[in-house]
Amino acid sequence: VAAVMFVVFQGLRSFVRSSSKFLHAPPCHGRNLSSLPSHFTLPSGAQIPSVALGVWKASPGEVGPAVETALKSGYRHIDGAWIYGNEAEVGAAIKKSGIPRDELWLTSKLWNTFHAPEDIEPALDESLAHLDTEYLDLYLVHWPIAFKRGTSNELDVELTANPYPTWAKLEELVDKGKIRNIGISNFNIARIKNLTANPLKHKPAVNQVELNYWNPQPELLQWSKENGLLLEAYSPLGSSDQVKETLRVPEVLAIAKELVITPAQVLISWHVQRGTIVLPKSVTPSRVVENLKVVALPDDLFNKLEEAATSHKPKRILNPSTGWKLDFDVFDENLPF
Ligand code: 1BO
Repeated sequence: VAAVMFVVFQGLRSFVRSSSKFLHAPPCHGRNLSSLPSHFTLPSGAQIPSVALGVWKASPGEVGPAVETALKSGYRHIDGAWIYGNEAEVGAAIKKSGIPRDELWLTSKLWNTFHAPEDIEPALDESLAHLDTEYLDLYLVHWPIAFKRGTSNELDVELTANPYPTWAKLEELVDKGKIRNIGISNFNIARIKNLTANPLKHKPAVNQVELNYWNPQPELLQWSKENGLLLEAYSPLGSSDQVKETLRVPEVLAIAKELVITPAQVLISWHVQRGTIVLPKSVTPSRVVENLKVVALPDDLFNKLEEAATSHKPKRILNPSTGWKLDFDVFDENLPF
């Protein structure tokens, strides 16, 4: 009897997994809305959930409960980083949830201070220990900027100009089983080409960048699609001070009204529909829950929003070039080296 029950349980579990390929549309709206893909496929064949809880700027004491709420409400993707300083609290919340590790997608990022090949595995091990896991699903080079060992903003010119030694070490860690996929973050096209001109064993699987209504980066998105690189959107509703303004954009409000969804849901849906992973951050339980309920916007509404987003002068908020005392702009397409 126990064996039969076990087989039935496994069957049910895999049915639930395979039937949840789409995010669900809310029941109440004026138009027939379809669902959006709940996952995208990476070059390794891995299925990455299209909406994640982003934990950048989630404060101590708030991040754990937010992760718990997220996991309870159906999220299976948490996007973090060593530099966010909250990986141990995230790890504890994941453990508390009791969700099996193989049902979760965990991303972390290698900080600029640890680009030297000999520093990478210890840095990764610290993230693994904090998250209380044996492996990461995705590990990103957080910035295309390397700092000298032991410093917090002194440029290592050699490792910045040539990111290959850092990448080759990450490839080794994939082969060792500590990381399942590797990617980049905050790389522009010139820097991606600078990396991929090397004989890579594992190509970057994703590029995580600031992507929102004010900075929609259509050229980078198009180029990435043509080159098989998935973009991930951080600050998807705008950077902190912009969020209120983003949620009041007339086109966003009109779509929200027509579909009877919230402005945040309109924007998160738009990101997934553009073919990008989206990483909304919130520690407010109702918003965490709301952010996962996205739908496919009808084509006419999607196109209106895309046009509105791409027809004003783009505005990037996060650019730490000055804070890091660089004498060039991180996002300069003419590489300064
Ligand atoms: C410094 C953190 C940028 C977003 O991951």
